[in-house]
This record gives sequence, C-alpha cells and structure tokens, in this order.
Amino acid sequence: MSTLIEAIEGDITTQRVEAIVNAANSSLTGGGGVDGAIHAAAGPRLLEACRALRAESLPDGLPAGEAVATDAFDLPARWVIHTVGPDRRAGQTDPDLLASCFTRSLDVARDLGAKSIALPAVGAGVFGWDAAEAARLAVDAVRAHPGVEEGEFDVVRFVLFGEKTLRAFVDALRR
Ligand code: AR6
Repeated sequence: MSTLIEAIEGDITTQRVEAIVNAANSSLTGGGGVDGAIHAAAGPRLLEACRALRAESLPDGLPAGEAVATDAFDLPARWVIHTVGPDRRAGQTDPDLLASCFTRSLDVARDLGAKSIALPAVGAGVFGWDAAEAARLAVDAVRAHPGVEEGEFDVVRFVLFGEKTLRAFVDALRR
C-alpha cells in the first residue's frame, strides 16, 4: 500500500488520526497559534507531560528541527508530536531546519507505530516562513521520508488554516 499525502483546510485539533503534530517552541510550555489551540483542546495534562519531558530529558528545551511525542489526552488523537520550527524573526533562516521538523516528526510517528498523521504548516505563522516556501519544504520532506516511500503510513494529512496556506500546499503537492 502506498501512503496518501493530502492537504485540507481545517482545525488540526479535531482530526481523527493517531498522531497530530504541534508547531511548538523550544520551551514546550505552550504558546499561541496552533500550539495554543492544541494545549487548550488536550487539557492541562498536556502541559504537565511537556514539563515532565523537559525535566527528565530536555533541560535546555527542544532544539529547532527536532521532534518529541507525548500522549494527546483529551484530543481525539493518541499522540501529539511536538516539533519546533526555526524562528525567522530570531535569524533562524536555514531551510534544512524547517524540513527537518517534518522529517523528524515522521521519524517519531514511525517509532510510535502511528499510521495516520496530521501536520500543520509548521513555521508559517508566528515564526515567519513564507507559506509557499514552507509548503515546498514540507511536501519534499514528507515525500522523501522512508515511512512514506515504503508505504508504512496510511495517510499523512496537512491540515491548514486559511485559503492562502491551503493553496500553497495544494500547489506543492501538484508539483
Ligand atoms: N489548526 C491548523 N492550523 C492552525 C491552527 C489550528 N488549530 N491554528 C493556527 N494554525 P503558528 P509557527 C496555523 O504560529 O509559525 C506559537 O506561539 C497558522 O495559521 O501556530 O511554527 C508557538 O508556541 C499557521 O498557518 O506556528 C511558537 O512560539 C500555522 O498553523 C510559535 O507560535 C503555524 O502557525 C511557532 O510559530
């Protein structure tokens, strides 16, 4: 079986998939945007789990381009995979770091055995990446992932806010 890669407009917190990806920051203690929405929908146990991860294994926070999983608590999903985009406002402009967010998130999903994964437009909000560039990097990284190439995932779904971002991902998928 091959992996379906698709893009839809919607709210990632309502997705009935096994894992959803969060566009977090390195503190893992929540924020605005999709991070705020995921924490609000998952309930306070998500913040507790993130704090525990920080204390146990990430004393300096999660670096940009990396990913780590927690339970998803009150969300329909089973797991939240937290990744941290490079912050263009802080001078982190390396596209490989943004691509790595998608690669490492799928690495974590594969390790968990998740077959269905929803991802937002990591980096394309507060962190300042152009939606079209973020979409190209995201789609290329997902297509090149071994779990996708080998058809280990059933579906990898980009869940986007707004017509412009949806269009950017649909265009990238058509290339
Ligand atoms: N479902 C899907 N997409 C969403 C949702 C949602 N519920 N809410 C927002 N988006 P951003 P970043 C879109 O800013 O650029 C946070 O404060 C949004 O419209 O959430 O990686 C973190 O704590 C945009 O297209 O993530 C960090 O400090 C995309 O998700 C910082 O923002 C990403 O926007 C991370 O910034």
